[in-house]
Amino acid sequence: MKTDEAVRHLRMYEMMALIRQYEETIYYLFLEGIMPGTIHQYQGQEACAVGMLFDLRTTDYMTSTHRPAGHALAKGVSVESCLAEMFAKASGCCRGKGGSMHLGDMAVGAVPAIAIVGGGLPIAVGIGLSCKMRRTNNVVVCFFGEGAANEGAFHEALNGAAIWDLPVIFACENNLYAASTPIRDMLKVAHVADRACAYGMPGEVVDGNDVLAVNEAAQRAIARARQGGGPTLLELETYRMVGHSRSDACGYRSREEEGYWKSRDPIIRLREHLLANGEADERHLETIEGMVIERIERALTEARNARDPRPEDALKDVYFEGVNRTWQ
Ligand SMILES: Cc1ncc(C[n+]2csc(CCOP(=O)(O)OP(=O)(O)O)c2C)c(N)n1
Repeated sequence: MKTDEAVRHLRMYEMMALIRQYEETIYYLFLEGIMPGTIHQYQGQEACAVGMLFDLRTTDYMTSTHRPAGHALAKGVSVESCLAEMFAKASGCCRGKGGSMHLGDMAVGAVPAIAIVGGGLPIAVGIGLSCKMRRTNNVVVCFFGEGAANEGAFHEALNGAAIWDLPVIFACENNLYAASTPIRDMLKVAHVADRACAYGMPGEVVDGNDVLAVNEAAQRAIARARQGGGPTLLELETYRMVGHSRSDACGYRSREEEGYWKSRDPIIRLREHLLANGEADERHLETIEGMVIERIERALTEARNARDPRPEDALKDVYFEGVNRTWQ
């Protein structure tokens, strides 16, 4: 019989495998010219989304970025509705109106992603203020990149959350590059997390490719936020295995650097942990991987065959309608 901890780790493994498989599928659809638009992919950063969101409740919130697929899936947006959204179908999580950079579903607390760099930060603070004023005991996880940490919105958001002791966890995914700009050209201090003390909140640097380390740090920050202790800044050190967007050939970084980070692949690291600790054997993990592939294939067929949105629905769900609608 598996311990509770082993069951948790296996669920984390399944979610990370699902995110990776989803992104790989999108990648091939894009190469085949089937997927329209551009895409900002998440391969390599899966431990950040899964570790941060694993212990959130459906009633808690998350804000995301232009690289939202991993965040959305880990917060509970269905893979079916994400894939349908990529095909601009009516069954998409934004009814086909959002596309790759706006995945989300308010029904599970995933605020549809915002592609403006730093755009999610003040929104997370607003939601955190609402949670506090309504005494809901809910928390908000706010994802952003290290590039966004140089936007004015970052500084306003951290200050606002700190002075009002808001239940917001700022999760900076430091993948070393803002598009092609390396972090060493953008930051005078050693770490983004060093900035936390300027706003009077704890700051911590975490191995963002170790899902268990991310999850431990997230649990501490979530507990602090729920108890009214206020915000935390976590800097998750990670790496995107792919280009910034699909037109990026990564000329600004070395193959050696890419190889180093490939050897720190977060999925392989959790796999090794599970095997080394007797929490799973090869066959069990292969079964999980097979189920994930099947699920994505089914969702893909469903998405391709789904109906297109109706022209007469173009303005539906775009504007707020009526004061009786309940905001969760
Ligand atoms: C305000 C704003 N400026 C520029 C852009 C174009 N842009 C999109 S993503 C990106 C880089 C963001 O880097 P980072 O915040 O580190 O996130 P990452 O891409 O590494 O996940 C830029 C410059 C934008 N979307 N919004």
